[in-house]
Amino acid sequence: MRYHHGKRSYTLTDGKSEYEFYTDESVEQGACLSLQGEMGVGSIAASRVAVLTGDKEKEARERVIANIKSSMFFPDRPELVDDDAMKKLWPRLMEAALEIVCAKKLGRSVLLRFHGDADGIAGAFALTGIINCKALQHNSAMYGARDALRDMAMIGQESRPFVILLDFGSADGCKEGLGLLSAAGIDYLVIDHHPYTTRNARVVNPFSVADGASKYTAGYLAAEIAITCGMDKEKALGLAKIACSGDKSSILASDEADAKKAMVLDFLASHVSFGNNLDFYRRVMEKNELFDSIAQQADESIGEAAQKAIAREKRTKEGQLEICVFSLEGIHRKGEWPPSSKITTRVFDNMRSAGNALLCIGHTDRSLIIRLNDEAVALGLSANGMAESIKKSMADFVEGGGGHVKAGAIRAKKGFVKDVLGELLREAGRIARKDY
Ligand SMILES: [Mn+2]
Repeated sequence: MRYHHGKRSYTLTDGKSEYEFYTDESVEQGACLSLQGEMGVGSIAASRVAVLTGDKEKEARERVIANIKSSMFFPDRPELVDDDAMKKLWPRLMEAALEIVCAKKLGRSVLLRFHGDADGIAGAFALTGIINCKALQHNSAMYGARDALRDMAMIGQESRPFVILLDFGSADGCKEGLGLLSAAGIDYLVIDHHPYTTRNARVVNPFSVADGASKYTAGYLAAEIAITCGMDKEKALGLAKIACSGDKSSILASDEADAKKAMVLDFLASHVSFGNNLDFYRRVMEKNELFDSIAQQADESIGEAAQKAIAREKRTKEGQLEICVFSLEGIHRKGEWPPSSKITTRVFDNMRSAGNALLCIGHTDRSLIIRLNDEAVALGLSANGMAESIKKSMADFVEGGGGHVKAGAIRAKKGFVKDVLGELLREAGRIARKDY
């Protein structure tokens, strides 16, 4: 709403075009109207404004949404990653894109909750590039009843509220929170790439079309949606690459600059608490000097942690394979910078020397992080392969695991990390000695 020559001026859409109209009356954002008036140059002088309700509203809204849909161009395939899984997920992603465009054109109040890491932040940059919304950080992997109640209080009274959860929200543990939103009449949409078991029509998740689909990161999915909604492809690709670099996904080739941006976002996110909005991240990314000094600080703290870990490493040899094991307990704290994966990678980078096959394992109280060099891969080792086989052979001890050939991780159940480490070392030894 703006004031225009002493009258209230509003923007109205029928889904095809937008019109300005002015009136003495006060109209709520997102209202569905029947309007009579005189068409002037660039605007309508309204003589009668009636707010539609009930069936009339429903019917009019559907007509406007149909108009929006017919005026949008939906590419028939993904722009950034055109493979089988994404082809299958594509119709669902296009529905999500349509919903977001409709929310924007219909003046809905949108709250975007993004996960506090590089993937979630990059995805939030993509979505806020196409729709105006409140964007707030969410550090937990879960969306619980408390979260839902807080969000109900925040936007429940606004115009046709719509909540978007990005990079979290599909896990079964979120059912209660999401159910509360629905009960409060708040629509929601989840864009996520974490494994889940219970299907929910409001969730866009690549696990619905392919197993082990976490490589299609939430930030990447958001970037595909943003392109369909009009974001410049290069800009969206840049954000998707940061997201993939942050979540160690190989679906897009990311370079050192992407890795640096992802590191800075992860570093910042681990230092700011819940409720942070995107402006803070945007400011850092736009100021080169600040960005560089934060990147340096983040990098130095990885180096310091790696030095502490190296002081504890224990080294053994199995045939041609050198194995280097170190505990990260007391060096890494959950949810804090630097993450165990980055410390392990740094130790591994310091240890590797040409010609030697090397396996590095960093362990916390719950997880084992695995790094291998090409020479170790040539002996037949695979981080992902070992993680998969231990998931099967020690099902009662292991919560999850996976990765790629040269990098992977296993998450042990509480109290069992030493047992799983023992089995991982035996398995690596068997493969290195060709003893199976
Ligand atoms: Mn993610």
